[in-house]
Amino acid sequence: MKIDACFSPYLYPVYKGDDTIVVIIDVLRATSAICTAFEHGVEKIIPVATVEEARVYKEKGFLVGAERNGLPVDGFDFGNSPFHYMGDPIKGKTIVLTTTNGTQAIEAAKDAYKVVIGSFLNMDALCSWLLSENKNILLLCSGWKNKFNLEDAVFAGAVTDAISNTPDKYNLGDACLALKYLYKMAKENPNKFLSHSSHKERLAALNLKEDVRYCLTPNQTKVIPIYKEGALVRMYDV
Ligand code: 3SL
Repeated sequence: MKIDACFSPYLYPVYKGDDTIVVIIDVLRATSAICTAFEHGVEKIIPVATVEEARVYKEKGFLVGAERNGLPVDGFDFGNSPFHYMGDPIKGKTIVLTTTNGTQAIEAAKDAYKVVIGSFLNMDALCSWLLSENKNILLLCSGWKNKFNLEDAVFAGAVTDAISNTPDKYNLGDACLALKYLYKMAKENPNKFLSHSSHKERLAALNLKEDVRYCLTPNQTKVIPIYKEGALVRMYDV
């Protein structure tokens, strides 16, 4: 079996394969917000690529989260902070979500064999499940506007490191071989390692340092959101 990583939704067509589990990664902040929402009891998340699609759902009465360039989009119920997806307002609800990069990655990979959501928040549960599946794995980093970003790469390295601790089970693609080394450098203090990364700086400028700290704190949940018939649901409900 093979584990590989792809650094942007734009490159996904080059990396996609049959019978491959795709892990969508947007550590800051979309996939962290999605994991948080399921941990706090959301029923379903319908990811959409554009603000226009999101507006159509809003007009139909859905709860909708929308973010562009780190900021909540006017006229919607939530932005993309994990702290927006906690507590009673979201419990048992279906939420529509569009974000700058994370939902673009989901859109790109939606026809894959299985599509699941990964973040530091559900890391151990995700890795155990991946190991139990015995399938090829593609770690799809959402990046920033189709460019590489460091935080998604560090998380993809962390997953590679955990998965490849089972000797000889997976063949590592070149991207994953590189990411293992990257993760070794970041592991001791990911927050510090990411100090000058572009998106961490962007979020800091928006006073969102607390979001960053939360998103980099591992294993706050065991939920694994999975894409099924146009929506993300909890794995257990599949
Ligand atoms: O790009 C995305 O999907 C977002 O996670 C970006 S932000 O963290 O909300 O700015």
